[in-house]
Amino acid sequence: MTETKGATVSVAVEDGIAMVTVDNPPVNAISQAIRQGLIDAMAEINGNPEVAAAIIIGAGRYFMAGADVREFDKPALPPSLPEAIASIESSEKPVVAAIHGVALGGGLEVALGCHYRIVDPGAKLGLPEVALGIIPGSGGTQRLPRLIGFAKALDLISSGRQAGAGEAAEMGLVDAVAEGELAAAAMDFIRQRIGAAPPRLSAIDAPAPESQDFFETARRRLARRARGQESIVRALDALEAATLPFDQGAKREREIFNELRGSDQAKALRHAFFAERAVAKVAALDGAKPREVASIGVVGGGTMGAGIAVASLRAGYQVTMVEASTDALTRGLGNVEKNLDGYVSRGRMSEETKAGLMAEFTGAVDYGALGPADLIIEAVFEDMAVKKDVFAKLDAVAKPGAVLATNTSYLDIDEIAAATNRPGDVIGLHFFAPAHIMRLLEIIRAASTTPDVVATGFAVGRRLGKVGVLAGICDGFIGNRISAKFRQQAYAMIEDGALPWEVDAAMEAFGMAMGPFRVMDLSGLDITWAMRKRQAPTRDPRERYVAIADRICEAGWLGQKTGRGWYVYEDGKPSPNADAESIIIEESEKKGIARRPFTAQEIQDRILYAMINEGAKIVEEGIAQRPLDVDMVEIMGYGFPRWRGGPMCAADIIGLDQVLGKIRDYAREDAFYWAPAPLLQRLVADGKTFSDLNGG
Ligand code: 3H9
Repeated sequence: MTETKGATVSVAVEDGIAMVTVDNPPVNAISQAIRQGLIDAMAEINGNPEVAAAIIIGAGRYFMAGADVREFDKPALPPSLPEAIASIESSEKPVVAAIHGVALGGGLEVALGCHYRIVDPGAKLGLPEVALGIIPGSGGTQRLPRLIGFAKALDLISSGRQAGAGEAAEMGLVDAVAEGELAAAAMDFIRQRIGAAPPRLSAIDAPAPESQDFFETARRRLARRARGQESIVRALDALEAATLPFDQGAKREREIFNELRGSDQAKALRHAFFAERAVAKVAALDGAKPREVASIGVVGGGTMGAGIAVASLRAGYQVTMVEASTDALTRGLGNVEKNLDGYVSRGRMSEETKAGLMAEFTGAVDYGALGPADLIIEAVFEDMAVKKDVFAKLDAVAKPGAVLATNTSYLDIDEIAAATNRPGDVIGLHFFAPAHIMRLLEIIRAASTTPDVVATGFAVGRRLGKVGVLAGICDGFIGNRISAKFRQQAYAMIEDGALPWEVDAAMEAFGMAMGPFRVMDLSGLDITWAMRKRQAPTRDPRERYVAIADRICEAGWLGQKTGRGWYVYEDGKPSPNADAESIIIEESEKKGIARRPFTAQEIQDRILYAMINEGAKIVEEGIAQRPLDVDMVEIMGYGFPRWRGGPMCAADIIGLDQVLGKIRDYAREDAFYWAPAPLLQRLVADGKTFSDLNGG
């Protein structure tokens, strides 16, 4: 056996077969050293007469996770990945990629440059570049359609989804699924191909597209789905170039890749990628260990409680639900079953799995049933007296060391914790409806919450598949506090002259999943109505109060659930509520406001800048640890376009001086709403950005 150690790519030759091992923990990202290492390895293999064939394999948990995304913020370093892949593909000696874990992005492109691909049964393959605001830039858009056709290539590239080994084999993306140990299977596989001419994808023509108008139809469909995200649409341009000879197509792909690599959208999406991982890093926890959680108690079987129960069951926890009466419990259990049935009817869960989950699920009307639970999550009516009563009961029955969580969206958790004799065990776990689907989990630390209880919140959140974001106590925590400011602007604009559907259209064009008025109709106008009533006694007299939403609620129009809110719903389809428009106009008249038109740009600016200003205050007060935590809350829980990176990242991209200038202009009209955040002013004075506060 000869062995030549590269920096991170090693070559070991055994019985005429070279094993090329890529080793760059933790995910084998393809950094400059790996690219150079692959080129050196191929030169060595082709120059060594003792070698007849080669296997490329990854050390550690993954084959390769793709290009090293951290390099994208810097000038490109030679050699390029296309050069490294060309050195593999042009090898005279056959090369097989032996894939385990994941082969993503550039990792799959390396595999496509190999002559063959063999995979471990647990492997996943994909081209997720569009999620980073770019397109595959190393031949992926050219080689993939040559291998599996345009329709399947488009599906993988435009969705960025990962295909499992079985599906990959079925679509012809891989040549074999390994039986037994991967390296040994790859050895057997490649030995049988020694002497045969190595098949090279770049040497063949792409098959004809599946239909004559394939690209035209796909372009229309993708433009709708992309909602402003460029990479998805540009990926199709690159794919279409695969109808050209390989060199021309690859050149076109590279041009598009390079154009997108430095774009604002790519920067924002890279920020979102790293922010999603950084939120779990909480300096103040000092390495505190999470408590063991195997069973979860849920108090309340409404929409939220049932969603939490379903998420917990699917994550493998035992769940006990407690409701106040037998009837309520029956409804709660029914809600859980209905949710699980939804998975079954969509083919995403088998009947057996559902039955298995239901076997882990019990219900009771007696709080005593929660005694053995390691974590109890309260999801009852949003009322302080009710919550305190529940927590006093939980204190009486929960075992020592159990974590007691409230799902409140606004209320002071310190006050709730004070209803128990163990305030250190009390925490906020704020789920978002539907709780079994939405990925955001605000983890709210009260004054007395102990670090290991916070760490438990993160650990459980991770197991539930959520993105946990730490927040401190204030009215609305991070997300709802920003939404309140956002709504304030929306209300002010409709009183000044805009109409709800104009505001919604402008924000949807900005990229929000749904405009603010549609969101209110969906969640029920009574929720914010109750909040306004609660805040009325302490409302600052300087605040401009817009009463339009109260009048809509007084008319009994509470949104979708009453068939009427800002919109009228017929057959589920919304159309503007003309009566709401009359109320809006009356209210403007009452205040003597001369209504004026708003452009979409002005609507977007006012709402975005209100979010940024409040986000800055939230960071400054320590409610959010860093600006990136605010960004993640908005992207994961409130439909903010990921390709804009969240409001704080969007502010950096616009330029903080410009943002502050606009806020100061608005403050001249309304000093109370628009008092500029001191943090924003300081950053501008120091020539810094929000991203400077995010840490490495
Ligand atoms: C591309 O390939 C472009 C090419 O077409 C063209 C080039 C010319 N780079 O997620 P985890 C870090 S674009 C750098 O917690 P998991 C990550 O930040 C790329 N770093 O682990 C984290 O760091 P830290 C296309 C990366 O086991 C650590 O690794 N590829 C990269 O839950 C662990 O990550 C993708 O988009 C990277 N590519 O999941 C794949 N990937 O410890 C992106 C990860 O400091 N990656 N890191 O927080 C993933 O989907 C997941 O990370 C993966 C592992 C499934 C691989």
